[in-house]
Amino acid sequence: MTSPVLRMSKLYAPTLKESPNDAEIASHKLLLRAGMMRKTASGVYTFLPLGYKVLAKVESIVREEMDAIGAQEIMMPALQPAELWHESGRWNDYGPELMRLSDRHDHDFCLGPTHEELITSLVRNELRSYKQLPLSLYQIQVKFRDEIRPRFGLLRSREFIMKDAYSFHATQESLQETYDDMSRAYGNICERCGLDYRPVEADSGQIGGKVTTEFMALAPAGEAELVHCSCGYAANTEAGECICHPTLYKNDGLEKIATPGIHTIEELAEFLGIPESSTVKALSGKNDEGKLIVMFVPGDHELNEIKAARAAGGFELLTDDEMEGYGLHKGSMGPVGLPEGAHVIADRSLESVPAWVVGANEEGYHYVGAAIGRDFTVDEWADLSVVKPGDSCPVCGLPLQGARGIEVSQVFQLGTKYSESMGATFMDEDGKEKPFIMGCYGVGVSRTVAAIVEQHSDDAGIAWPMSVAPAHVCVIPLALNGDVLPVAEKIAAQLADLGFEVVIDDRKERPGVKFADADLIGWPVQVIIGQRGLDNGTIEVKLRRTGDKRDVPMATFVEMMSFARRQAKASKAGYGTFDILFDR
Ligand code: 9G3
Repeated sequence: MTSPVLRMSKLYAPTLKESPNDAEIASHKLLLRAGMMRKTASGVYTFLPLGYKVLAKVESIVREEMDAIGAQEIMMPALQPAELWHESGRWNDYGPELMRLSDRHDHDFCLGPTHEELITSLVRNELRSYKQLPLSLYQIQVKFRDEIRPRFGLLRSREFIMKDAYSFHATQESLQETYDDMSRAYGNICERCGLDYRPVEADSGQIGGKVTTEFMALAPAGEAELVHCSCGYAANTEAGECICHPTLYKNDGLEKIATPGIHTIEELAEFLGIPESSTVKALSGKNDEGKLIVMFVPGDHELNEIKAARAAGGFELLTDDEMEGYGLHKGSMGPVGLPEGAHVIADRSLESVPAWVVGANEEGYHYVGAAIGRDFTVDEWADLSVVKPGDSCPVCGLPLQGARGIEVSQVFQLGTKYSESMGATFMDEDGKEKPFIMGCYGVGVSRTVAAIVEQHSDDAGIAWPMSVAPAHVCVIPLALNGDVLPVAEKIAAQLADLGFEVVIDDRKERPGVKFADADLIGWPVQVIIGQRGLDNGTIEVKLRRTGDKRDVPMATFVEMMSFARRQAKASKAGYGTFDILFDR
């Protein structure tokens, strides 16, 4: 069924010349300026007609991909009884981020930030046999999380739209199958939304050993720091493996040098005129048993707290007083002459550096050429450093690139955490009651809209991928008198009959205003109709994404558009539909 031609003279799309000054990033600015959303309260937004059209398209892409892997759509309430959160033990785990309220009978509820408790209580009485497994249920729903500092518009709001899915399994293998299906579906969703994304494995050894993959849309405005490689490897710098190459300075025996006032790696490197990668940084802390731990990482890297805690069985940095107590000096700590019983753990990349430039455990002195084995011993070697761009890819060895990412979706293996705490069991084929093995999978739907704008916008405005655009073509008559408007109306109707979604800018506005709004709102294709063009039988077609403009014979234009639509080997984001118009 063809969609009706939209009219700018009727559309409620209040575009703005300027963006409010509390909007800092492109997506926040442009969604407001394009008249696609409005702030209702801090971190709470209203989607206006054009913004809602985009949101609905992202939702339908998500829905198609979920249905394609056999997940069944439901709709759970946002209003959740506190009893369920008491059962799972999470009611008191969360602070003010969990939006709580009580009803007229003084019963406690929360506005759902997620739905593990709810879905588990939903199925536990009726999903009872292994014969009914595996089962995947999903919803596309509003979520509430009372962020302490909502910012960046839809990227960190307090009410947002999430697709959350939950799966129930009799075996780990069955969970793995669904986890892989969901991961593929999430890749498809990112592709179809035109997102340049990287799947990022969370460090499985992370405390709690959670198995999860985050799907990160690359964007400078992203809160997550990533490293990625052309071979496809990607990791969150919080936990990614670090393979780096510290360099040897001198190995001609142990030399103690006076370094007055030198306390930082930068000062030390500059004082000696050597790269920071030729120095070694020391950090002292105590583990969960209160043991003194001294860690060493290459001077040009940071200590990764998660890795340190895992290597030492907890690692809490010593205060300055505690260091004094051990006779340690913050700005010149090293492995030679450490207090008795200090446990030395060094980053494994330092094993290949036979002699180090490092503190002398004496204020104002450092060692050059302190040799492993001769001058000090290392009790343990471990991956302790925060990975950074330029380090080697653990898969292929190429230098890693750095990027920032927006987490748009995530897949989790939950195990039996909720089924055990909430007594959700099934009868296995031996007649034994067992807790379900569960997975959960989330797509930030409203956040995805913002991520798309972050990746598809420029100074003029948004350049929507075809797949999620509020409409495909904007027909712009440059005048409303003579033949121009009737021809524009005819072309708009013909395109609509071909199944394109069309908007016509029929406002009594100057061409410049129409062009600026079309570039700002970001219709993928503009068809410009002017008297001069009509006089020589042409109309002008512009691709918003590339800015390409072409005079096209009017007689063949609509046929070209249907040709483009038929022939286009559209990228999943639907670009091919129109780019082919210009490739011919
Ligand atoms: C809360 C609050 C905030 C939360 C949570 C609970 C995040 C919470 C993690 C998840 C895991 C998955 C299903 C969809 C995909 C993500 N923030 N998480 O559990 F009470 Cl206030 O939501 N849930």
